[in-house]
Amino acid sequence: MSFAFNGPLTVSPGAQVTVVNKDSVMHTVTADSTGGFDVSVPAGGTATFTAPTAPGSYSFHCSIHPSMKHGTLIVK
Ligand SMILES: [Cu+2]
Repeated sequence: MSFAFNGPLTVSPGAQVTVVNKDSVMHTVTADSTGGFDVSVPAGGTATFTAPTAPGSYSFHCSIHPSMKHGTLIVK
């Protein structure tokens, strides 16, 4: 990730989404709006979360590094 999210990411409703962290520090993938996804991704590791079931565009951020640019998950 290099302190930046790749994307935008397009997935199917309810899909299992695996993210890869290529940095040497932990990041999170946290939906900007509550009730969405929120996973911690260990340094050099992966994490999997379930995409929302409602189609739409979901922006997300890293809760550890507020200065990181937000990413976008598109569900359709
Ligand atoms: Cu981070």
